[in-house]
Amino acid sequence: MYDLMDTAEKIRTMEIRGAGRIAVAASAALRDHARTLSSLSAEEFEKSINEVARILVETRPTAVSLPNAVALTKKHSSRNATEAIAEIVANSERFIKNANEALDKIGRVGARRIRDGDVIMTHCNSHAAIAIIKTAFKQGKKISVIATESRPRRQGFITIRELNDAGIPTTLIVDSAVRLVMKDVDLVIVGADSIAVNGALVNKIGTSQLALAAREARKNVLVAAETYKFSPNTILGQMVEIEDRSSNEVIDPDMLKEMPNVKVRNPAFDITPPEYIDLIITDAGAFPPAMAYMVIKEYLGLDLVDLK
Ligand code: RUB
Repeated sequence: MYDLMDTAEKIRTMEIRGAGRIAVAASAALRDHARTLSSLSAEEFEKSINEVARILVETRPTAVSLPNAVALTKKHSSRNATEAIAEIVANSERFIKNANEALDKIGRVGARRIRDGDVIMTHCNSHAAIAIIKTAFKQGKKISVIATESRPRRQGFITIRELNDAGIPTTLIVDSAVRLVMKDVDLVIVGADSIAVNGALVNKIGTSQLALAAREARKNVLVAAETYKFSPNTILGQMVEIEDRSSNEVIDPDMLKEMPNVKVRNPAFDITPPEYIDLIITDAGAFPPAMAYMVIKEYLGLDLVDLK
């Protein structure tokens, strides 16, 4: 049972984090909250479910998986609360099942791009990127991973623990070592928070730096992204909002107080232009970034584009 306010708080405070996990938790919270609304009239139900959707979507701004999951879950065509709840429960179960299966598919498709002996660099903690790495390793390929620390929240520590537990040889580096170490890397695999219609990738701050260094060194960059990480509203020219987080994540607030002329910027994500990406590995296959519109149209549906 996912409590609405508790789940929203966990997403806001990053106890639940990573675009895929956020999407699944939001879908489950919407489903479980919908179940409590059976006594409402059709009109009251609609108002209430839209309010729940707003609460969930406002928790974090960048990962489009969150509004996509909420929109796909709350969509229904019923005229009374009981039927609407049944539709929403079915939507959520389908979304969560597809999300889990998507990781397996991404793992299998992406693993084909990994050769025996490859050294893979990854950034932050992406369970889609890790699905590819683990699948290749399970296939018997002798691979190793270079994982960035991913300041300031150090999600790289989650990655190295997960890879360690899977028995995959892993090296941890600080983010600023990326360019120096790139010569030892065969390919880069990262996850996605959002992919725009032009194929640009929005992912953890520092991703574009990996892509830049990889391009300079002529190494391939793969993005592991479920189809629900593509952003329908970018078709209408909407920009993906980059989350700005607290300076407390970067520097001790007492130290900062001593320096009145200093301010801190802490953007949590950055944008990698499509030219820096070789292939996007999705649950529907591997596509070049130029095919992002096709993915949105065929696999998400243009009815998710909000024309209001
Ligand atoms: C996580 C992050 C991940 C993507 C993809 O950022 O940038 O690379 O969300 O992850 P944060 P996944 O820790 O700020 O949420 O593949 O697990 O969906």
